[in-house]
Amino acid sequence: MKEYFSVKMRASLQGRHVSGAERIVLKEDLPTVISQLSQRPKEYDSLNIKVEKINDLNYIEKSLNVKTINVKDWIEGNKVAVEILQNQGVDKKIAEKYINLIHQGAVNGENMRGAMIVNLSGERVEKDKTRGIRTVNIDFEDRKAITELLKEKGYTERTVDALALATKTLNHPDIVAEYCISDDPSYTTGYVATKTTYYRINPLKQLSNEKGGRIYFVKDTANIEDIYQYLESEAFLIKQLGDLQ
Ligand code: PML
Repeated sequence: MKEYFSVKMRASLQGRHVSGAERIVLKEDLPTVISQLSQRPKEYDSLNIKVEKINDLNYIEKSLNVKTINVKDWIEGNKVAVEILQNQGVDKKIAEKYINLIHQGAVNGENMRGAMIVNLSGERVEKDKTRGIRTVNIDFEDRKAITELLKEKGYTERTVDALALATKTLNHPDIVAEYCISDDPSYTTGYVATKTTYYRINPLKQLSNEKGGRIYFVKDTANIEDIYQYLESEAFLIKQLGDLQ
């Protein structure tokens, strides 16, 4: 029987998070993957690698489809993002309010560690407004092949990671959409994910802005305990890549 393990890497420098990544791999691939992940951060003074056996593994057949939208600047990018969110039932003012908060640093000017959860009435419903919620325990079954294919088409390794996370997140029935910008000041491409599509918007944030984060928009009737259990505890592998549009 195949034995799968989750490998999570976190690196920090002077107390500040600088890099993080996660894989779900077969036991025999652990040495290679641990070595790869330990070489990923460029600079750090603390590096943590956690390996855990997965006892209950679930599958998602296909990732979200991927569509790239190139725009003139981040202001136009956010207009497009808000329109996509509105099409998913998110009120324009609510979308704009929380997008602005993410661009300014959601915790008194600092980034949240995880995502905020906002319901369609505009209330923040995550349990801890500093930590937020983290989508973990997700990977592609054949990460190598999918990474090669996406890179060939001009996408980055970040797309691979973010697409896997967004696919798991949007697979929960109570989550209707996600908005994301990176906290890397040089990485300005962000995305909005819906039930079918990962809309990669380039650019979605201003160059050199160190603020970033994620917003999960959920139904008013969402079961928050269930969302935490699903996103933070259940493990999934994604079998195939969706359409590249
Ligand atoms: C993309 O290039 O597809 C967007 C990736 C956003 C990554 C966000 C992050 O890593 O923090």
